[in-house]
Amino acid sequence: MPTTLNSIAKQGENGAAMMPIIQGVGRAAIEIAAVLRGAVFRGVLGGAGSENVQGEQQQKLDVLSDEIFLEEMRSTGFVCAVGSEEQEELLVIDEYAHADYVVLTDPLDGSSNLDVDGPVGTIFSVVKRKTANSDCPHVSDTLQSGRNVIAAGYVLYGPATMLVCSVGDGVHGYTFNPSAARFELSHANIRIPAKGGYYSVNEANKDKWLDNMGANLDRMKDETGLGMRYVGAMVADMHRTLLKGGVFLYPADEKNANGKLRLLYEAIPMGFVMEQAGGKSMSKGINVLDIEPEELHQRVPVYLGAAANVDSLLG
Ligand code: FDP
Repeated sequence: MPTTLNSIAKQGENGAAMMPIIQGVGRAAIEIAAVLRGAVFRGVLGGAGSENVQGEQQQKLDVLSDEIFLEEMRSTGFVCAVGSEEQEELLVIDEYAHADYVVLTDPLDGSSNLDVDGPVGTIFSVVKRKTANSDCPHVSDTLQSGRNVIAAGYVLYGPATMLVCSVGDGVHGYTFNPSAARFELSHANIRIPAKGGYYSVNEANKDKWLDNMGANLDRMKDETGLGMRYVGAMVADMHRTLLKGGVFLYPADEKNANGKLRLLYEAIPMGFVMEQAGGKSMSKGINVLDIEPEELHQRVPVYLGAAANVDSLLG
C-alpha cells in the first residue's frame, strides 16, 4: 500500500495535530492544479484588473487560488485565520474563530510564470495563535518567528504536482497520483546534498544588489564552481535546490531595499523546510527563522541552501 498524507499523523509530536491542515493543503492543491490545467479553456489566464497589497498586478489565477486555499482551510475546522499574500488584512474564519491555528500562505507563488506555462507553487506555514481562543484572532497572531512554526511546506505545480512538507520531523515529499486521486509518499526524508547543485538568482539585478552581494556571488562561484539555474518561481527554484543542492538567493537591491520576498509566507516556510532538510537560511546577518516579524507583508533578503554554500556566499 502506498503511504499517503495520513502518515503525517505519525511524524513527530505535531504530526497528528497538523495532519488535517496538511490534508486541507492537499485538497487545495488538487483543485488549484486542476484550475491551472484548464485555465486557458476557462479564460482565467491574465490579469484580474486588481492589485495586491504590495501594488503588484493580481492574476485571475492568484485570486482563484486564494479563494480555493481559504475554503479548504475553513473546511478543516482547525484554522481560525489565514494571512495571505493576496489579502491586505488577516482573514478571520468566523465559524472557527476559536480554533487553535493560524495559516500563512502565498497561494500561487511565481505567478509571472503563468502566461508561459511555467511551474508555479503554493507556500504555507502554520503557527499556534497567541491570543486566547475566546478572543477574535488578530494580526499579532501571525507575527511569530520561524522558531514557532509547527508545520510548513509547499506545493509545486510542475509536470507532476508535489506536496513537500515538514511538521518538524524531517522533510517528506508526496506526489499526486492521478490514477489514485491522492498524494503518495515519493520522497521520504529529503536531505539537501552538502555539495554540488546550482546557484539560483536573478543575476540581471547584480549591479543593483546591496550589501556587496555581487562580489560575494563571484567569490562563491570561484570557490564552488557551481552552475546556474533560475526559473523565477521561488517554489521551483527552492525545490531544485533542496533536491540537487546549491543555493537560492534574492538579495536586497536598489529598488527593493528589503529584498522582494515576503518573510511570513515565503522566507520562513522555506527556511523551516530548508533547516529540516539539513540546510540553512539566512537574511541580513541573521538566520531567517530567528527574525522577529513586524508586519504581515514584510519583505526580507533571502539566502537559502546547503550550509557551506550559504556560508561561502555570505562569508
Ligand atoms: P512572482 O513575482 O512571479 O510571484 O513571490 C515573488 C516571485 O515570483 C518569486 O516566486 C520569485 O522567486 C521571484 O518573485 C522572482 O522575481 P524576479 O522576477 O525579480 O526574478
